[in-house]
Amino acid sequence: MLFMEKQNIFCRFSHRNHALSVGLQKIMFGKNSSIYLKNGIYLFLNAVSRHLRFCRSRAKAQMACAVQKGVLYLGRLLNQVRIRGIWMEIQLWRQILNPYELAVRELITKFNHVIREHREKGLYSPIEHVCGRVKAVPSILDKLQKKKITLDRMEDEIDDIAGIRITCQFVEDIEKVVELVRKRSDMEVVSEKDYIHNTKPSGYRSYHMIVDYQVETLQGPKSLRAEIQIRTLAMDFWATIEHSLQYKYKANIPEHIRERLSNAADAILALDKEMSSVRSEIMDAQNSSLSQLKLVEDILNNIENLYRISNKREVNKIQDEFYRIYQMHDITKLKQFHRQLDIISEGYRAQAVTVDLEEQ
Ligand code: 0O2
Repeated sequence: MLFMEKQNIFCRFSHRNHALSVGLQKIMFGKNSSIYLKNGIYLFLNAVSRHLRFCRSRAKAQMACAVQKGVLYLGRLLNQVRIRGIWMEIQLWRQILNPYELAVRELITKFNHVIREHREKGLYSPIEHVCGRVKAVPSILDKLQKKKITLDRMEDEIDDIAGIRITCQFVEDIEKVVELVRKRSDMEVVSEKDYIHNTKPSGYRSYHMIVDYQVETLQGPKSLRAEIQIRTLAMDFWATIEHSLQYKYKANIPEHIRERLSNAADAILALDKEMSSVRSEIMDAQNSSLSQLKLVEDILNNIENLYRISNKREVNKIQDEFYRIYQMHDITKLKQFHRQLDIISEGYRAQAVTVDLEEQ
């Protein structure tokens, strides 16, 4: 009976002890300064409990139980310290990366505004799309390790914690975007790398600009570095695929895949050249569809305004006329209609002002 009970105690004990050991090993893998202390206490308690394991009396078995509880308590305590430690690390990273998040959001908004400004003026925008990201913590740690940079030098040595990617339709647009960035007064260019004319051995092509950018935080203004990558849609397609393979294979992309990627990079180069040769035709077509879109938008705004100030039956007639002309797909007729509508609207507005003045 006593033997059975002891077996039971020891069985549970070694089970929990194993779980605890796994937990402690996990702690030991962490870079905690008190690791040797934890290790020492753990080994000591383990030795005591191993000694008590061979005892035969009930008193000693109870003592083993007490040691087991002690070990478990210590485990829980260490676990709490560990969880608090990780939480503190997360808080610390969040604190460091927060201004970079803000910078990425601000820069995306600003470059998107450049697109909008061009389109509102009916102009072709050299920027097609903007996106951005804050570098993931493991990616930062990998870079620190690769370049042998200490954590305290991170913000000074890693320039792409905040990263913006601008994609353009044509290679010619890249230079225009570069000029646009150089001229901005809210960022200062620190360095530039031209991988368009100096293609990387991998086949990577892109234009990189490192800029100094200032954000406002609760602690006051903070100046930080951001990387702006500028490339065509085709270059972006290649780089995205190649980057995902780098992630999978680390530095060891198999030779046959590397060769295919290199061929694909050549094809991308040819594609960009081909698109450039018809750039002016494509831009003309895009501009005309853009101006048609703006024209239709203006006409609809005019009709909506007329609804508020004039006879509804008459506005319905104007609307029907617009649908009739729109279906003709004739931009000249649409422009004519737009001008006539402007004159009608002007007339109604003048009438409304006269009535207002008479009432006063
Ligand atoms: P992630 O995941 O994009 O953040 P250097 O200081 O010149 O020795 P560094 O700092 O890597 O090297 O600068 P570089 O060469 O200008 O590269 C910066 C970023 O450009 C990389 O960031 C990639 O995003 C991209 N890049 C550079 N070379 C290649 C390439 O061969 N293929 C692809 N797909 N992208 C490339 P990270 O930190 O590598 O990665």
